[in-house]
Parts: sequence; C-alpha cells; structure tokens
Amino acid sequence: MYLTKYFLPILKENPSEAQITSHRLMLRSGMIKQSSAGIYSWLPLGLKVLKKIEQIVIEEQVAAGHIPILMPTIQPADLWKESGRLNDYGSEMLRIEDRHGRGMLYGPTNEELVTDIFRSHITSYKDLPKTLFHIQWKFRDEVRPRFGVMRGREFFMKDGYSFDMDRESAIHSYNRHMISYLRTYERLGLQAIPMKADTGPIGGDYSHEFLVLAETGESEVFYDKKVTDSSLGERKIDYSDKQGIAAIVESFTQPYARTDETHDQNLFNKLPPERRLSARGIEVGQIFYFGTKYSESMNAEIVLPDGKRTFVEMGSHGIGVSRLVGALIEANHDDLGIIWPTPVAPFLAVIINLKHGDKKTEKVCEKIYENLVSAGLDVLYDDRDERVGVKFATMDLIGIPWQIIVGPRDLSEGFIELKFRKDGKRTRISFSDCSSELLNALRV
Ligand code: 5CA
Repeated sequence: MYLTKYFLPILKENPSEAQITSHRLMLRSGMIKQSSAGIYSWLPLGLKVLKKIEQIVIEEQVAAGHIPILMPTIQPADLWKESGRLNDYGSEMLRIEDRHGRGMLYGPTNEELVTDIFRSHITSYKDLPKTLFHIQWKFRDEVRPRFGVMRGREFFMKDGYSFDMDRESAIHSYNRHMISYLRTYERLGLQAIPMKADTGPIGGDYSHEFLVLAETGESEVFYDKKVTDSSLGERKIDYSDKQGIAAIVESFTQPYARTDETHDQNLFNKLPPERRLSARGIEVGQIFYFGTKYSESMNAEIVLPDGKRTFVEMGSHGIGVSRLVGALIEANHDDLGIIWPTPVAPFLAVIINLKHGDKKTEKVCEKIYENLVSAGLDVLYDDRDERVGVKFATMDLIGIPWQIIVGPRDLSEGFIELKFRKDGKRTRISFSDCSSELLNALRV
C-alpha cells in the first residue's frame, strides 16, 4: 500500500478525551473515530488489526472442534421473555420496536437466540457434543462507556455456546474452551491469567475470567506469583483427551487467582507472603458453565441413550475481540507509540524513503515494495513528501514492526537499513542482495 493512496488520519495533538494510553494511541494513529459515546468507526488501520485478531480467534476455535455460525445483531424480545431475562437484563439492553410494534433488541449476548437454533434442529444425544460460535457486534448500554474500545457500548465479541448431554461432557467443553482461549492469547503475545469469577447476568455458578495484567485495567486482581509461570508454549493439544485437557486446566487454575469480586482474603493469606501479589487487570474473556438455566426455561430437550428426555447442558464462552485491540496496545507501547506484535500488526513492514523526489531512491523503494508484495508480505510504502522526522514519528506511532529505510547515502555504498521498532536496532543490508537478505530478516 502506497501511503499517499491510503487513508491514515493521524492526529497531531493528544486528544483530550483519552484517559488511557491505548485510547490515546488508537485515536492518534487513526485507527478509530468515535461516532457517539462508546461507539466507534473502525478506520483502515484499526480494522486490519481487528480482523487479524478475529482470524486468530477463529483458527483456535476451529482447532478445538467448534463450529462457526453467524447470528444477527437484532433479536426478537419474545425469546428473552421465554428465558426470563427481558426484564432482568435491565437498562443495559437497547430495546427497539419495529414498525409492527414488535419488541426487538440489539443483542448484548446470544444465549436465547442460540438455544432457539438448537431446539429447532437437535433432539438427540447422538448429535452431541456441539459448540456453535460466532463473532458479531454486541450492544450494551454501559453506564460508563470509557477507555475507548475497552468499555464500549457497541463492541465486537466472540461468543461460543456449548451443548452437551451431561455434566461430565459439559465440563470437558468448558475445559476445552479454557485451553483454546489460553492458546489464542498466547498467539497474540499476551499472558491472560484465568481467574475464578462471578457470573452476573449470564448465570450459573462456575466461571473463569481471563485477565491481562495492566495498570490501566478496570479489575483489581489477587494472585499467587506461581500462576504467571504457566504457559502452553509449543505443547501440542489433543482436544479429545478429556483427562489430559483436565490436567492442563488444573495446572492453570490450581494456584490462587481471583478478581476483587470473588477474592477471599483468608484463603489468600495462607500463601507465603512473597508469593502474594495484587495488581490490576483487563478482562479479555470469560467462560461460563450454567447447566440447564436456558434449556429449561426455553425447553431445549434431548433424548438420552435410554430413551429418557432431559434438558441439554449448556455453557457460554466469550472473548472481547475489540477490547483486545486496546489490551494489546496497553501491553505493547513506549513513549513514541504502539509496538505491534508481528501476528497482529496492520502491516509487517514500512518502506521509508529518506529523500522524496530523488529518482534513484524512489526507484529502489518501488522495487523493494514490488518484491515484498510478490513474496506475499503486507507492506506499506511511505511515499509522502514529508520531512524524514515526520515519517519516522508517524511510523513509530503506528507501530509497524519493521522499518526499511532507503536513503541516497546508504544506497551509494550499496546498502539499505532495517530497523526493528521494538528495540530500535538497526541493521545494514547490502542492497544488491536485498531481496533474499531482506526477506530472510522479515520472516524471523
Ligand atoms: N455470553 C457470555 C459469554 S459468550 C458473555 O457475554 N460474557 S461476557 O459478558 O463476559 O462478555 C465476554 C467478553 O466481552 C468480556 O470478557 C469482555 O472481554 C468483552 N466485553 C464485555 N463487555 C464489553 C464492553 N462493554 N466493551 C468491550 N468489551 C466488552
């Protein structure tokens, strides 16, 4: 992408409404634009990151055996009358009336809608277990929308719904979700700690939230230092191995880790003092097992092997996809701007022409651009007629992992320069050999 042909509305000034770094940097780097409180347009750079996160979430859900669907944003209020949540959900729900006077709502979550799909098509244990998931916009009329996409009113969420014939199988679905979530966060370069949680309006009595530690997080968290040592790493996961999955879940959830909602100071005090830590965290996901709460009220029954009928066991599992964009920035930035981890970076590299108007450097930039694009890499070419300082500041702000710097002096000696945004390290690469050497460097 040539920058002069792109749409990258950088803000020069710090926006006064932004209280936290991620919100400020998302506005400054032209990723989002607020349309009303807690509701945003996603501009090209922001959309690219959002879609990369979405893709990683989808891949890990599919790897766990979960099936993608797409449910609508607008739901009929009647389904929520059946479950009893129409009034319980309160003023966070945006209620709408259609032209026939029918009650509709903008979905804050989808337990009712998915239970309706399930009961219309599945009636036997033979079709179980099943998990259906989608990634769709949600609306919650939050009392205090703030921190940009962190607490929006409209936000992008992955929500998955598991259906099982009995409790044992439902717990396995829950555990599978936990592992697939841990893997998702690790692929994004984030450490998210599962913490025992309250269930709120979703219901049930068994739930974990996933928290990324960050000073600007809205939740206060208490945890055993040991919990931060756990990671899945390169471990291969067999999602059909119930015991194996349960053992991994146990290893992650056994150390004390709770948010202030479920914190138990007496239990916490039993840990040796040097292991007792408290911090703030961003909730980037939550999983729930709530048994038959919705299947009973909405009459979603299945036939068991012995011919008896029973209500299907359910759980729901969410990831805050748009919130993750903010969480990733909170975890990856410096004074100059964002530092995208490569898997979610909007572009892998940017070519910076140090001398606009110089035919030779322009030609080289164009050639590098063509080479990289034809090698399948997503690169930006800063071909603006701007001062070099402005170009560097822009690229440091928007956080592209690699800067390929092309200037007449280096070129005359047969070199170009490669700078890694994260540590600022610069390497000279001989230009005659540019394609292979550059490609190798960018593929690490
Ligand atoms: N139905 C369940 C599981 S699918 C559910 O709705 N869970 S939730 O309420 O915990 O939401 C799932 C995730 O969405 C949260 O962990 C959080 O990361 C994200 N989320 C919730 N509210 C907001 C909000 N107002 N703005 C941005 N993200 C949010």
